[in-house]
Amino acid sequence: MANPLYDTLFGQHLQSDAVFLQLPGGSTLTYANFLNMAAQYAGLLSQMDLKKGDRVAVQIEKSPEALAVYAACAQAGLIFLPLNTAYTADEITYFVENSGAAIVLGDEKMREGLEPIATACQARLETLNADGTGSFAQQAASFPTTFDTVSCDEDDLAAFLYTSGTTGRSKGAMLSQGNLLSNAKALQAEWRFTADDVLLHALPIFHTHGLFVATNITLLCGGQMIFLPKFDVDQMIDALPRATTMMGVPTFYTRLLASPRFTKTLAAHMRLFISGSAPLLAETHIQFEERTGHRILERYGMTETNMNTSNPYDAERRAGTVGFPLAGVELKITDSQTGATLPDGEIGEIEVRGPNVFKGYWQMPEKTAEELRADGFFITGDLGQIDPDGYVSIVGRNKDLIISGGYNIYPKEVELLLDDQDGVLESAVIGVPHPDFGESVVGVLVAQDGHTLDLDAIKTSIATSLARFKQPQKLVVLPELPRNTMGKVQKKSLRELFSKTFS
Ligand code: MCA
Ligand code: AMP
Repeated sequence: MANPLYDTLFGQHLQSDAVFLQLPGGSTLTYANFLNMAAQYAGLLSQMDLKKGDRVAVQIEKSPEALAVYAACAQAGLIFLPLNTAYTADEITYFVENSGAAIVLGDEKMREGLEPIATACQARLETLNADGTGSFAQQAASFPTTFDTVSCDEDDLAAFLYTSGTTGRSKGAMLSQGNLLSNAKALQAEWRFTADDVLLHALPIFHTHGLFVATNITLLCGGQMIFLPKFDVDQMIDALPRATTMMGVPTFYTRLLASPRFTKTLAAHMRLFISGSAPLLAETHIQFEERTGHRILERYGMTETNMNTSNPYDAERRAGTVGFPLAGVELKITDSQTGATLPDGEIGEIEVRGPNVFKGYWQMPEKTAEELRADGFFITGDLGQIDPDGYVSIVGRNKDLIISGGYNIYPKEVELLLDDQDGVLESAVIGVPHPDFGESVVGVLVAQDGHTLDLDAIKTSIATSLARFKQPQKLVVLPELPRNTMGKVQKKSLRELFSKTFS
């Protein structure tokens, strides 16, 4: 039966003995073997009474098994909901509850933490470990390696990706089969991916970048991925001779440049280096070209929209810009107050429309209406500008967001927790420059009258609720927060005050 996402990305490779994944230790996994495993998973999920449209929450380590769950969900018409492995039990509780997930798949070592969550949310709990063991894998082993693909169309939902908001409450971005497919096709064409490509993959696979951008393009063209569990500069350098392309967040590139092993000779054979998820400093772009002769291709996207723009493959890749709208994507710069389109050259809000733009936030119609206009344009919250040659630059953000090493942190979520700590009157969380992560988190606290804050106790207390990457790397105390005449906290002055914290 027809299922556009499964058929196009996975089904076309069912009989293929070509290598899909190169794994650490030198082993490989062929497309056919990968898809057999996915079919067994699909069979098991269906036998567990999961029906089309049910959510499958997954918090497992990066592995072929994790990708096979994605493929199984596509084949069985289920909604794949990947979760950051760094999330704490408090964070996971929210996602499972909010999504109404029918099943939670977790690593065995997380079982103890996940059990009460699954029980409270009436979700089934099974384990799946990166080494292929666990209760889910064990049961799946007795299922056939073929599965009758569930019929779907492009409007059917394929994935929920949770993205935090300025109110501190995460929202489930609903992505359809058509959203994912259209973007994979546009990117594959734009970046000229073919079956000869071997992508060096060290990104996590619970976010758009590592999952949809990197993996979907590879699947679409039948290429290979060198599938590393995480970024490690020496492992990257060891693997580079076998790769033709690489995708990464800017921290990957600054870390490579910091290694004397990363030389022009080592990178000479590479076809393409791509960066995204956070601003790539023009300085890094230039240093990279000086070192390797390659110009990094920078692109721009969001969880809600997949990729929107890309620097050109053939023409000039302009440092400090994110290039042009992708095929099928419309982009305009608007006045944040009135929504009116601004002339090229002026700075305003970036809005995008196209088959890549998501279907809305799960069970949050008001939030959806605030950001997704009735005419289909999505208000990104990024501030941009279009230069006379049509290149788009991101010049700032109209949303309170910190991007640290490619991970997003919404200050409101951290502030709400800090405000609840003993003796804290109020707080402001800001992002300041960091040499490795681009930006890093500083928490500014004001004590209640007569209280002396115990910063270590506060750090320990918030650690149970917040993933490590969201926790302030530094907490500082001020007598009061700077405010404007309207009483609004002046984060800009705080950012200036603490700009040298990590330099
Ligand atoms: C790890 N830590 C971090 C981060 N990563 N802290 C702040 N920001 C981070 N990004 C913490 C760990 O908790 C640990 O804390 C310490 O830093 C070192 O951990 P380690 O695991 O060694 O770090 P790492 O493996 O070197 O990780 C850094 C990294 C990684 C390689 C930059 O964060 C990463 O892979 N980032 C990519 C994220 C990504 O894929 N984003 C795409 C989102 P402690 O030592 O205290 O325990 S999708 C997206 O944004 C859109 C759609 C788009 O356009 O792509
Ligand atoms: P996320 O919530 O993970 O989808 O993050 C999306 C945000 O990452 C965008 O709204 C931008 O602020 C930022 N982003 C992604 N790519 C780039 C880029 N190339 N340059 C600057 N910011 C980027």
